[in-house]
Amino acid sequence: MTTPSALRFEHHEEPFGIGEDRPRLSWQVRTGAPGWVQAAYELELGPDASSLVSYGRVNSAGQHLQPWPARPLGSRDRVAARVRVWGNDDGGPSEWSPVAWVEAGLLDAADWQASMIRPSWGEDSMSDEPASRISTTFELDGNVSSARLYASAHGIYVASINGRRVGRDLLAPGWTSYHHRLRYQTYDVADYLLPGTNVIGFEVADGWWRGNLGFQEKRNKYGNRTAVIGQLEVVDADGHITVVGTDESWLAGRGPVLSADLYNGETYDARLADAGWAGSGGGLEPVAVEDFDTALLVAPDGPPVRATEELPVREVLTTPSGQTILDFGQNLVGHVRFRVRGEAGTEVVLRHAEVLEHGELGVRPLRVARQTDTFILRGTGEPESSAEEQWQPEFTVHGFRYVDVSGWPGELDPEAFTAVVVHSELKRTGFFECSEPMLNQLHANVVWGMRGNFVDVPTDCPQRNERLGWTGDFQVFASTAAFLYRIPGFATSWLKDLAVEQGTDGPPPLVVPEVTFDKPPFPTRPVMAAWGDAAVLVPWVLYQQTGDLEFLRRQLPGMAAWLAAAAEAAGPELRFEQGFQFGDWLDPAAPPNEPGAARTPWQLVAQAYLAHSASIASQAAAVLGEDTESARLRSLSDQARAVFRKVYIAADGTLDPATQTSYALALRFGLLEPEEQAAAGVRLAETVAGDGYRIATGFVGTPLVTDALSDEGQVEAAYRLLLQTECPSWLYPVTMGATTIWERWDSMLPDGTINAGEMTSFNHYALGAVADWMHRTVAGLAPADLAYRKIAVRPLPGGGLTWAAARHETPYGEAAVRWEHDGGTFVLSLTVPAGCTASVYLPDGSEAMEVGSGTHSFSCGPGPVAGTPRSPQLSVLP
Ligand code: RAM
Repeated sequence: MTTPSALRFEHHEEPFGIGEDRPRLSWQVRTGAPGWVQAAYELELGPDASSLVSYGRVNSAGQHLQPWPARPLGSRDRVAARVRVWGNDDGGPSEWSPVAWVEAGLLDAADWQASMIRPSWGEDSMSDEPASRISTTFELDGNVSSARLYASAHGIYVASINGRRVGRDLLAPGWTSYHHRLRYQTYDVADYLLPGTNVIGFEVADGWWRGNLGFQEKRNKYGNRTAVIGQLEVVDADGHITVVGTDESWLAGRGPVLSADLYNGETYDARLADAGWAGSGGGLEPVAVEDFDTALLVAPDGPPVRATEELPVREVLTTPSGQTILDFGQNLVGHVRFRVRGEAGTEVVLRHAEVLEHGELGVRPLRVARQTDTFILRGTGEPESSAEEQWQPEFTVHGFRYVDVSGWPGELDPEAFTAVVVHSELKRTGFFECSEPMLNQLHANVVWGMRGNFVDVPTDCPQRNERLGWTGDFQVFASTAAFLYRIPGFATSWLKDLAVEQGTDGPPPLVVPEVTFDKPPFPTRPVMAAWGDAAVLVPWVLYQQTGDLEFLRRQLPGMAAWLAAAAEAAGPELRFEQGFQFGDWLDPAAPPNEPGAARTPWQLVAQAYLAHSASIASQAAAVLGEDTESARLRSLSDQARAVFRKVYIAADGTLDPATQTSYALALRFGLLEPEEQAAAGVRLAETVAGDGYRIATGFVGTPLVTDALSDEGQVEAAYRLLLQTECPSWLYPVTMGATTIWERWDSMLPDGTINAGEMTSFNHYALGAVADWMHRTVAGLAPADLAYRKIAVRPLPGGGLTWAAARHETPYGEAAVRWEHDGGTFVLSLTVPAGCTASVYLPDGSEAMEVGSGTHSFSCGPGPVAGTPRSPQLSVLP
């Protein structure tokens, strides 16, 4: 039976309150028919499931991002949809898919009748401020057919209605380039309303808006007042609409949150839990209306931040100095929830950190971020008779594995504590496993590193006073991320911010959303290869993963602007010489406090990136039909490449300097002639051997080196590098008990001392980019065409592994590869989703086999053969 399912709208996980008026539709197909390819589809849409209208049969193989067939959605429109399909095999249509719903948010600035309001009291916001409560009461007759709350804030907000927290979103409205785009959320609140008097309110804390932001001790980045805008729309059975919007009649109060900051933590006095709401008694003050343009409000592109998992305490430790520490067994990002009984006014203090150093809480890597939560008990009497209280912070997030608890009343019960994991609620789509447990741990660390740093924006780290959307970090990790989780919605939002902040002139900011660094060595908007190249390479990865041309259309002007700025910095000869760039940042040879002092000069890195990015941008322009622009960018790439060859490649094809990063860049960025590549592969393998099969690369070289080796058949060298356990290596942290990817190979030294560098994070996803190679090359599951419509299955076994497996939910459904060998026969099993095909390359070097959808198995004799041909590259054109 053939059934379409998983009908989706644009890149939304929950198509509710969306901002597109013509959301494109995608679906997957389940079928028992092998080699199934769609021949046609039919969509039905309507205001409810019983009055759907057909938009006719469309002869097309397109299952992904198909055009909206109906009239555009208006604000608040809610539409049901289903699809059925015809295959290449039979005459009849499939079953209908289950009905899916999409609902538009407020699409027009004029839909907002509410105002942005704030307390009228004076505030200077020189340090962490209390959260304010802003609320009103209103009457309803109890006749509610539907109700929506649209809301946003300057700061972080939580809405509540009649004392109930609205929805599960955390850290709303999230972090965007607020002065260009401020997200609003849409909530279905029909269940929250009561007949008679209702109370609606918002609690608003500093957040990114005016809290501490960046490592140069700055506050008030966007403004020094927090504020909120909310519009409740209640529709009764007759279609009559009651609107309750924030306006000058609302009241402001102070509640239990005495201070809240993303870096420093939250202090909560439970004795004030009920204070500050309209109708709660005295102490309320008027609000003031902010000057605010509702045209800035945008609907979300990706999923909200939410609690996604809970972990129990693994162990309670007593430190040498006598402190009590909870070990959750996993370095994670989120907060702790606990239950406690005690006297009113008792203060429980939780301090969070990622590591222990010589048995004590290791807080030095946090720099000035305090990561401390304080809960002051409400209490109701003596400890024995007092009621149990439960608390978790709302307005902060910590990076931690260990929590120091002080002030606990009575005996500490580990079961009273739960670690709550918090991040953007992305759908997990990628998995990897193999016969080597240490590689499985490394992979788990990559996944946890991603979870901890995909908290609305892709941050470098989640714990110290930084947590910024560093462009370079996302650039090197984007394809790994896109395999592990469904990120197109998340990335759309970040890329829109990158585009608005970059504009059409000059490089993008170093971090998106922008936080300016006005102290050396961080000039404002510098040309920084590998970081600025995010403007080109991140949208390209998303385009490859989804086939969505909008990623290229939105970013092409920024691609051109970045390349123009880079070319200008290179000077008339198009050769990088003067200045400072991060280059191969954090090469292990660089001293702890000079992370840019790599063995590969930044000039070489910048030259290679200019050639590569201009080539990719030229392809992007060609795909968009911009032929003149494509030719111009192609010639820029050719020139940059010619300079690279002249300056860094000797006549015999050797690179100077002959570092791992130089060879990896030259090989992966197409800077060598085809006839030079095999020899360069040999030299790279020799260099890697000369470095003792240890990492000798930084941010730039590390994500490329295994691919550069395996492309040229140097598979064993790649495995030896991957499986190395001596520092610096990917597995050294695993031997040290790491549960996330570290910023430095030796963030923790073998003797248990924390690296002395100022930047020593234990949760930095960027260097986890090697997982992409594990998916594509160890397991052998790679895209060979846009959105995995064609899959390249080419495992390159090695390193003593006896089996490996990967699976990925492509836009068409799940693709899965598993191989095993016992030294003799190599057996491979493969699942190809309906609508896709795969080219299978067995390690005996035999001819590729083309297969269609369904499950397949293959076997061959011992492999791999020497001189394995080049792996399929990700950069394919339709
Ligand atoms: C550090 C960040 C980040 C890196 C920059 C250059 O501050 O942690 O990972 O991109 O440096």
